[in-house]
Amino acid sequence: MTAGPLRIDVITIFPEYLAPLRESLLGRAVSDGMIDLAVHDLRQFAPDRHRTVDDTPYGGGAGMVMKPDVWGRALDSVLPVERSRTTLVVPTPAGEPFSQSVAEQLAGRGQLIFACGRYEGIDQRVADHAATSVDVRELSIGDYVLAGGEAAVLVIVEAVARLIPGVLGNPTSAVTDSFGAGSLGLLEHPSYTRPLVYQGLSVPAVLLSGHHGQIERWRRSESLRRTARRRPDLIALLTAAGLDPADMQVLGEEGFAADPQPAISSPPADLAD
Ligand code: JCQ
Repeated sequence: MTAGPLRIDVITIFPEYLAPLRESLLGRAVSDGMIDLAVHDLRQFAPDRHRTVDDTPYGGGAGMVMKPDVWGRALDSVLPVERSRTTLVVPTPAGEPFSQSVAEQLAGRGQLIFACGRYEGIDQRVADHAATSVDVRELSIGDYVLAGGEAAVLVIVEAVARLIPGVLGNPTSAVTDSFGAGSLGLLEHPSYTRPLVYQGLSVPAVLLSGHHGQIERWRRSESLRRTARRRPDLIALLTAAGLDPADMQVLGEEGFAADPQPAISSPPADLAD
């Protein structure tokens, strides 16, 4: 017995930016007590009259860096006595990739603290010192640069919250994520609903056939075809053992050869960092 609500603390210089966390599915989870949410203004922890949160970078260069002492006081204000179930999340383009598996890990924690950086980032000693007492994850939501971490926090919190039992309106949706295309590392197949003809475009006939075996095969082939075209990096991760002759036919049509030898293999997982 360790459940209770997930505690989420967000520290930002733009608290209003996080207002969407109290809307829609997430807002319901907060108002129903499954998530205990608090948003904090970083400037409250700046001691000077101008509430300064940034300074020029040591070593020179463009932009400003967020001050470690201000961040240290802010984090001290939200860190619990028992820190074993706390994770500090720092969204940054320099982070490890955020993914569904990272979302699953975060959903199992007791407290998530999100540190929203602006400018050229947060003095690295903030994350390094926090890591002496809590789990710290510097996470990237994609290879682009935002003005600050706030939008990334909205993305990460939504992905995590829908994994918490009772948060999803439809409890089977998170479960079905574990089956079908997603679990194989493939993109989802296209979906259709009424009307049968829209703007002169008909629904694929196989979906009207009632042949469940053929429908499942068609969906799998469309998943594979989409993945081959849009995410060839994911095709490289497929294990040949999980592919049947129909799958190999689709990959051939999309220009993939069997058994490509990678020029450079990945490091073993225990040496990846
Ligand atoms: C997150 N992909 C892009 C921008 C510095 C903590 O330091 C910084 C944080 C940000 C905001 O995050 C992103 C981002 N994933 O831009 C610069």
